[in-house]
Order: sequence, then structure tokens, then C-alpha cells
Amino acid sequence: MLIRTPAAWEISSRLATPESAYWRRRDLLLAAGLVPTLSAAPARNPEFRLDRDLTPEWAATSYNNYYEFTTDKMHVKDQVKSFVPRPWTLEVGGLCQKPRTWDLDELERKMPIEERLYRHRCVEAWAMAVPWMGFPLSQLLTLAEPASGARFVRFLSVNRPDQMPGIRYSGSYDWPYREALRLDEAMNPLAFLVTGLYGKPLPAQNGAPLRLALPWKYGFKGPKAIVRIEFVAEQPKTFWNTYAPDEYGFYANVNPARPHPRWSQAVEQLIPNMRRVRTLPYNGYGPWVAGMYNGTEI
Ligand SMILES: Nc1nc2c(c(=O)[nH]1)N[C@H]1C(S)=C(S)[C@@H](COP(=O)(O)O)O[C@H]1N2
Ligand SMILES: [Mo]
Repeated sequence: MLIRTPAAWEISSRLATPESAYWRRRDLLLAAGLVPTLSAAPARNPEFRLDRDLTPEWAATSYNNYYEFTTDKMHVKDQVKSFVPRPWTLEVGGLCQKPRTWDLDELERKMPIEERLYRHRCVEAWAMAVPWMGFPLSQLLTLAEPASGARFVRFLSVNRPDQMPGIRYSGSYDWPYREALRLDEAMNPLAFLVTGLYGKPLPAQNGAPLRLALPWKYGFKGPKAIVRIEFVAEQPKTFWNTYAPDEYGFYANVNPARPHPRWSQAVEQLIPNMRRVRTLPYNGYGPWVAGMYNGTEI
């Protein structure tokens, strides 16, 4: 079978209809007061176009990976009922001149919120295309004024066994969920801190109230429910890389030529219809990110 691989910047002719229908529907619901209103609808960043349809909202919010709640992807949404995403504080610290504890509401008011359509590729070979809302991670990091010794940035997810049944009932994982990036990766314009999706505040199952989206990496590199961001000198230990280093590399850039030890990464399946699509190097984001790598990163 020959699968045509469109360039990252090509717009799919099939995208126009569902997208405009989506916005029309949202406008109607907004007018009727049925959608939690954001102070202003965020502007869509036209730089980020998709080669596939947007994943339907119901699918992106009901098929989730979030081990703090359950390993059953279809039921994360049913396990998040007691999770409290507000008020929320985010600490930014470590090797920087201006460490600060942010109230998330204040941070969101300060940052220019935009919408980006990003492909989203799990290491398990399922994929989506999601309209995230948020702001570039670089904007927050710049405010902190990283010190010269800062070479990596690490992220901690919240650790609330009382609100997260998966933490209570899973013995073998080392909570909290942790991730990290090299400083240049964290400063790349694609690295995006997410506060909403489909024009609404982020649902708990998708990582409320703050998660990271790194569209050129496998999904596990994007932690949910972030409470701390820290500049550090050495490459930190991360959750999946520590648990199974042969299966989950530190860099984890999407790479169709490098199979997972237990499955191929050459093809992905689109949620929810499981249509098979050829995977692109860096998930199609090479023009933005390939220059940061020499090809040996795993
Ligand atoms: N804290 C935390 N963050 C996490 C995870 C998790 O289990 N816990 N799963 C990761 C994985 S493997 C993926 S694919 C994405 C899934 O995000 P989604 O449910 O919004 O699609 O979240 C990532 N972030
Ligand atoms: Mo994943």
C-alpha cells in the first residue's frame, strides 16, 4: 500500500469542513451560554496546520493515559471526579535568578493564550490531533531568568493519593510522575504549556489545570497536572525512563525508523477509528526541531 505523506505544512482538504462546523457549533453554544466562557476566545495560531482531521472532542476526552487515576484508558474520565484542579500553584525554581510561586489564575491572565492544532502521538502507536490552548513554555522560563549552569528543566506532576486512586492502588511506580527536557528543547517555540482544549478549560483527564504538549515527542514526555518546574544542571531521572530505560528513552523523539522493543513505530492508528497512518520523523515537526539534534539521541 502506498501512503502519501503530506508535508507538515500542508492543509488537508478534509480538515476544512469538520473544523468550521466545530467553530459554528461552539459559537452557537457560546451564544446560548452552554460553554464555560473564557474571557475571550483565544486566537488560533495559523502556523500549525494538520495533515489529518481533528480528533472529535468526545474521543480526546474519553481515551486517556493517566496512571495516577487508572491504567484503563477508557475509564480515566470516570476516576477523576474527586480531583480538585483549582486553586492551583505552580512553583518555578532551581537554577534561576527569579524563582517564583505562581497562582495559576494569575499566570493565565498574564500569558497571551493562543490555540494550536497539534498532532499528539503516544509511544503505544495511537495518535490524535488536538486543538490545545495555552502559551509557549519559553515565555514562562524566560521570566524566571535561567542561570548559566541550568542545562535541563524538570517537571513534577501533583502527587495526591487521596484524589488519585491509581496512586493508592499501584505499588510499583515511583510517584510523582516526573519528566525533563534539555534547556534548548524546553525553549523551543513548539513546547507548549496547555490550559485548555476545544475552546474550554482543560478537563481533569487531560491534565487539568496545566500540562505540557511536545508534539515532536512521544506523549509520555508531556506531564499532566504540573506543580513544579525546576532548572537543573544534570539530566534528571524521569518516570518512564527510570522504570524501563530500554522502552522509553530520555529524548523520546517520534521516530518511525526506531521500533519500540515490542512493536513497530512505523505506523500509528488514529483515535477513534483506528485508521492507520504512516508515522513521520519528529511527528512531522522536523522543520521546527530537527536542528536541535544530531540523530543519536534516544
Ligand atoms: N502525570 C501524568 N502525565 C502523563 C501521563 C501520566 O500517566 N501521568 N501519561 C502520559 C502519556 S503516556 C500520554 S500518551 C499523554 C496522554 O495525554 P491525553 O490523555 O491527554 O491524550 O499524557 C502523558 N502525561
Ligand atoms: Mo503515551
